[in-house]
Amino acid sequence: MMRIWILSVLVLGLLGCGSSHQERTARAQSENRRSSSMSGSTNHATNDQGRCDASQPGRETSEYDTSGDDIPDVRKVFITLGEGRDAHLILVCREADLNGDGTKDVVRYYNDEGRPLREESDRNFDGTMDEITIFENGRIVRQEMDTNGDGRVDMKVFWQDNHPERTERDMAGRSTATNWQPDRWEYFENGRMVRMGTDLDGDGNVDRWDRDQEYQDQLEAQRRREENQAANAADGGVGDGGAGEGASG
Ligand SMILES: [Ca+2]
Ligand SMILES: [Ca+2]
Ligand SMILES: [Ca+2]
Ligand SMILES: [Ca+2]
Repeated sequence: MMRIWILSVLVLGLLGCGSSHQERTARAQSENRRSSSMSGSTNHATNDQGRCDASQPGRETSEYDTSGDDIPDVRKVFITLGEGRDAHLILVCREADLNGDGTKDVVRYYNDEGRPLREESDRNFDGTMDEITIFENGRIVRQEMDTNGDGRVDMKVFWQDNHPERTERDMAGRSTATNWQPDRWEYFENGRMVRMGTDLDGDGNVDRWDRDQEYQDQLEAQRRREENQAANAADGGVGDGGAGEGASG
């Protein structure tokens, strides 16, 4: 029995020589993941930095290959709600390896209604999450980012009606985990930054405002057009009124 096992290892090893090291590694990782998925163990066994927790009772894991290399790059964890014929699966967590390096780069958590709650992502693929997106009622309300890779949030983006409305930046790096201390505020209208305030001396108040002059000019031109239109309309109204007054007087 042992001899057969050794033989098959040798044969497999010889077969393996035909493929590149990369392919073999990928295949090994793939099998590894499949077995961990099938056994229902926690996802951390494969060390892919997975965060979807399938270890709680009633949770199920599925893995998918979306890039076509037969290696799963997306993991979904579901819970079962209801019983008997009413039983149905709800997605509670989805995570993906976006660049195919075997490490999960983005994870999104959902509530029991399948609406997103929170997403964490590693935008620069260095193995550390650097962007958090927070949802309310299925819509993005806030993003928190570490843009300089020092492990601390230095930028927050506030969303309104599916659009970024304002950003706050901590350029001086004075914020702590419990105390956010921005020193730049940027305001957006129709997708463009129109106003930017900077706190130069660190007292939390804006000392300098910068405005998008082109945008301000456009607004000013629009305001004048509307004034002219209103004035023209008013002229007509006054003329009629004048005639009426004349007739009555
Ligand atoms: Ca990755
Ligand atoms: Ca990162
Ligand atoms: Ca930072
Ligand atoms: Ca100031």
